[in-house]
Amino acid sequence: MQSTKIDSALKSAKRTGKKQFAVLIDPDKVNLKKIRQLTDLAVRSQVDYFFIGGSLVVNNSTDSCIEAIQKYCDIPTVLFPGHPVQLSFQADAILFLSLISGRNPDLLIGQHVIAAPLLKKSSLEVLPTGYILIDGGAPTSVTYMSNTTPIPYNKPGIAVCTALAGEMLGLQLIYMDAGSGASRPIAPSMIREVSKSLSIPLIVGGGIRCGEDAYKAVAAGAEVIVVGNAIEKDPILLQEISKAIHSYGTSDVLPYVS
Ligand code: 1GP
Repeated sequence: MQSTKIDSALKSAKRTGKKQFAVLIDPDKVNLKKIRQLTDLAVRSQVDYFFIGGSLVVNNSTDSCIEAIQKYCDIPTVLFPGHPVQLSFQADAILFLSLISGRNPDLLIGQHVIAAPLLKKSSLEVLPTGYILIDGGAPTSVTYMSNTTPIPYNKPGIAVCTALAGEMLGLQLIYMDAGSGASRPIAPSMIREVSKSLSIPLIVGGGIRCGEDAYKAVAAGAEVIVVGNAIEKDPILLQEISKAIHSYGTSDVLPYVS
C-alpha cells in the first residue's frame, strides 16, 4: 500500500497556512563524506523535505545519496527526477512531474508511461505534479534538457492559466521553477496570482539565495520553497532560509518583513 503521508502534509500546509522548506540535493554534487554535517544542520533547522535529483545526473549515485541521508535523519526524501533513469526505490516519494508549461509530449506523458509500471510495484508515494518553468533571466539546464520554452518572467496570466489547467487535469501539486541557478527568482507578484487561483499546494524554487527571497515567496502564497544551488555553495545558509520560511505567520520579527 502506497503512503499518502506527504500528500496529506502538503494539503494540510495549504489549509492551515503552514510553510515548508525543501533542500534540493543533486546526487552528482553532494559530498557523501559531508552528508552527516548537512543532515545534522537540516534537522536542527527543521527542514521539511530533501528533494533529490537534477536535470542531468551522470553518476549512478542517487541510491547511495538517499541511503546516506536516511542513515542520519528521518527527513522525508522526495525524488525530483529529470528522467526515469533517476528512479530510486530507496526514496519516500516521487514528484511525478508533467512539464505543463512545455509542449514536449515526452515530458507531458511519454516518460510517465515508462515509469508508471515500476512505480506501481514500488512503495514510493507518487505525487502528481504540474511542473511549470518560468524564465529566470538566464538559460538553465532544465530548459535546455527539456527542449521547452519557459513562461516569460512578466506574464503572470499565462502562469495562472497553466496552473489552473494543471489543477483541472487532476494534478495534486503545482511546482513553479525558475530552474536551478536562475539569475533571479520568480517574481512574488506572479506567485501571488498563481497561488490565489489554486486550491492545491504550490511549490516554488529556482534562484532563491537568501532568507529574504524565500520569505517573499512564502508571503506571496507558496507553500513549499526549494533551494539547491545557494546551499550547495554555502550550507550554513540553510539555517537562515529555514528560519525565514518557518517564521511566516509567527510573531518572530524579521528584518526584511515590510
Ligand atoms: C531547481 O527549484 C530548484 O529546480 C532549486 O533551484 O538550485 O537555484 O536553488 P536553485
